[in-house]
Amino acid sequence: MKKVMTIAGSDSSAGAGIQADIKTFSALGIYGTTVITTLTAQNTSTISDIFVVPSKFFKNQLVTTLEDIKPDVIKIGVLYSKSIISIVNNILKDYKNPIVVDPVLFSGTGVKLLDDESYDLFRKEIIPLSYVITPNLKEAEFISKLVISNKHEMIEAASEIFELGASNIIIKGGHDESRDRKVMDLLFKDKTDKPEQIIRERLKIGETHGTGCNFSAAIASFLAKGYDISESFTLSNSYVYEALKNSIKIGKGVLVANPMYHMYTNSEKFKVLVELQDSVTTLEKMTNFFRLIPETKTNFVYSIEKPKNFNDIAGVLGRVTNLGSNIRTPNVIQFGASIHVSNALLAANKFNSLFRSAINLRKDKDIIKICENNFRCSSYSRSKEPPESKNIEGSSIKWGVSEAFSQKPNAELVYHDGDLGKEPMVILFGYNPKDVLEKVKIILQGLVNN
Ligand code: PXL
Repeated sequence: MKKVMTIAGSDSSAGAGIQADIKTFSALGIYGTTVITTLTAQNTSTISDIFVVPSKFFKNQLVTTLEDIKPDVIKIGVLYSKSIISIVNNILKDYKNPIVVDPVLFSGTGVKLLDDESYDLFRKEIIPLSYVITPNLKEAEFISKLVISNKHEMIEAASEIFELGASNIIIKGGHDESRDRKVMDLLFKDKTDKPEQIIRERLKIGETHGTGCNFSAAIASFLAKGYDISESFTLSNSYVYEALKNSIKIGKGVLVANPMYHMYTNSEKFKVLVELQDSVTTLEKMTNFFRLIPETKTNFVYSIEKPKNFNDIAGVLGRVTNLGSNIRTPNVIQFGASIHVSNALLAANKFNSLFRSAINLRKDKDIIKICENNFRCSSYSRSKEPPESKNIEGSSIKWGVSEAFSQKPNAELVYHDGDLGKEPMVILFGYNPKDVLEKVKIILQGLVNN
């Protein structure tokens, strides 16, 4: 496993600093080690106190960790004091692997994270160590001592920062208000080359916390994986964009970037697809299942936890159909593939949030008798549906299932008798696709025994 060491401050609100670094390293499959320079007492509105780790102890962390675990890349964030800067310079000046420097000068709330007297030493002893330095616009102004209001001035600032000994520079335009709602990040690989640029629409989410730390941690991670600086720039830019788009409100102040977002969501969605695919394969092999397929065909769905709409629910694209006694599925499982059965599940999930899977089946007298003998069933009559609901595509089923669960909140199966042009239907709910299939098996056994 690739390893990245972060030398940075702790943020008790866990949106920035060491905590953000660890999240990003973990989300990107990197093992992170953490050497802590400062402890901050902070929340989403303010930093109330800063404790600078005593030099001797700071040095012990760095030396002890480095002795044993050799990082592929080192990332430097908040250093705060002169003595910490000197220790970092002494120990890392001959370090061969890339060092990513995030020149954190202030918190988003304006609190100093590098004390005034450390400033010159930071320029002299830390910037030259960097393989890449990642200032935002304000930090670039501070380091270059220039005012930056456009791209040309970003280029001039980069040229000053090169003079201080940086090898690559990424100036993040995140705070650039002059480009009507556009954000521009520039990568300078060489004093003379034209910078590489990535321009994005500015997200309308206001101030956020942790963006810079997650970005530089992502740069360090991608470099550790072997991507070059241009590739790491592109990958980190989209990684942070996703984290920002999915920022979360965890306190009363600013939003916090959510670098774990795509990891959680993608892994949960992946599990849903795999489990549903497995169960569809089992279903295809079930003798007699064709006897349960209605005229309008069957869909079999499975949802992520707490689904919001049918796009959170995977189903069989094109439904499960019968050809004589054979079953056909197009074998494509997709999120958003079913509207009808997903709407039924969305309604059921409101009553029992453990119900995450459902299948619709043919309704006839024999089937209902078996169901009534084996499951907690509820039903509704479409004739009682209010006209407002009837007129909206897909809302009938939601109304009906809600009606049936209101009558019997512990139901696990709902059916209705159809209506003019509407086929009667059974909808069976379960915790997961396997659970649903167990119930389907019970119905099939009942039919065979009949
Ligand atoms: O976002 C910069 C930053 C870095 N590190 C620590 C912080 C902050 C901002 O608040 O607290 C520890």
